[in-house]
Amino acid sequence: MTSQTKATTAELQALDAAHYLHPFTDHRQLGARGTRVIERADGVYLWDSDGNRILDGMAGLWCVNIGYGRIELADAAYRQMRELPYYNSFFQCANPPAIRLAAAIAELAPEHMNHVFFTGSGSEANDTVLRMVRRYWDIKGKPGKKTIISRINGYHGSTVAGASLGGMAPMHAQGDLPIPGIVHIPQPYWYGEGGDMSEEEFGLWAARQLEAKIHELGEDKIAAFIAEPIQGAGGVIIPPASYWPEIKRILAQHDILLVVDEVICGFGRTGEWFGSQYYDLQPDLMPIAKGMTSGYLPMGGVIVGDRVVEALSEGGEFFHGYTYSGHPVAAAVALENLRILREEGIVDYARNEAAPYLQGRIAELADHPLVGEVRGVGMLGAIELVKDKATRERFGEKGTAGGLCRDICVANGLVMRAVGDTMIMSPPLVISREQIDELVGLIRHCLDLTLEKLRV
Ligand code: PXG
Repeated sequence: MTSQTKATTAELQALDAAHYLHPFTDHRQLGARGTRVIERADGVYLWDSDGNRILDGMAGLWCVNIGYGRIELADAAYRQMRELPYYNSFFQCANPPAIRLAAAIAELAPEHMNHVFFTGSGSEANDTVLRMVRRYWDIKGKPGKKTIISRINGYHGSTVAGASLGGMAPMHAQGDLPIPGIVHIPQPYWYGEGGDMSEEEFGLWAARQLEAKIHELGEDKIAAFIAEPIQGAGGVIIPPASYWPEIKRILAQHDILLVVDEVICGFGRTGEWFGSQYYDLQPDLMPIAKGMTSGYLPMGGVIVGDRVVEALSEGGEFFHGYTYSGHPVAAAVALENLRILREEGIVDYARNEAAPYLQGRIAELADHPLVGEVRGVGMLGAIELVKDKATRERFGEKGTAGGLCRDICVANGLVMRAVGDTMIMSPPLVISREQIDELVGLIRHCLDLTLEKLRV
């Protein structure tokens, strides 16, 4: 088969099974089913290699914020590749798009955050975070402050540092993680773990786990607290309203850096440019990726607050960086993505129109017999599938209803992810009202089909 001839789905699946190791995949299971080959996309729709149209309720993997098919980004990449396809940012060098991108991001970021360190992904961004916070305290003359407090069921990437900072037990189990110096506190997942507490009480309880951990380990040992504003991969876990204010109160009493992982929430997902603005947080570091280029090219970074930059500047050379830090083509694409987000008012559209409409429409699904809770913020949503609404009892083993519902969704032309029995969505920010209607119609139809199957 040459690259010119169009392969059939079966041929591609055979090659895939023979040679391609996928991320987060059970390959025996995949081999039996055959991989789904996505061939093209436009707006909010994907087409697979059999010509099926699928509404992408996940914006790829939480990243295609401006939607698919924006030719301007392809043109930006083409122009930049002809002009300067690559040069490094080491050895006192930089390139124009990376310089302009750093300035553009600094302008969007909270007031006290004016610098950007570029990486190739969100995981690399969090590896950078780990090294940067420890370097910060070394320079400050407090090398004992090494430990980072994170949260169970948080997600911060898949590299050794990323997976360690994350709180995913199955990831930890495969490879003796977390590495030393990273500890986890409970997550603010009220629906799943709130017990008899009210939402407000539980939010305070979860936040005070941070305080308890600081007291247990000693402030002089703690470098930073890291958290997503809203946990994405963990199941769109939206903290109770009492949570972030209480975290802020606790952090204000301690000399500990705050790292807000904006890899999903950044670039408009909550209806603000950053989740930190949605929750009025003052982070020292913000890892970013995904929506930064709308996923058109891989790129990430860390937005760094002034007090950390000042310390790093005092400390001489920081021995850290990547071949592709500030890649000119990725930076040119990110700049074009930001231009489109800004000039077309896409973040404003998300906040003022798409999000209220989406949230209103998905809230209607709460009347479905399978639905225990519907929650959402901005262009993020979650639907809890339960057997019994009153007791929150699930169907059988964890993930039974979720996995079934996800498969039914795809078979019916909709991508929605399942985290256990929580169905989650994160559509492109540009999704129209009509497309939201289509999305919600498909979800209800798929919930009906799921319920039918579960009752058999
Ligand atoms: N932080 C957060 C908050 C993320 O969501 C990363 C860091 C790591 O980014 P990279 O670019 O290294 O993947 C992420 C990534 C899922 C899923 O199943 C979520 C992510 C990645 C893969 C799968 O929801 N988020």
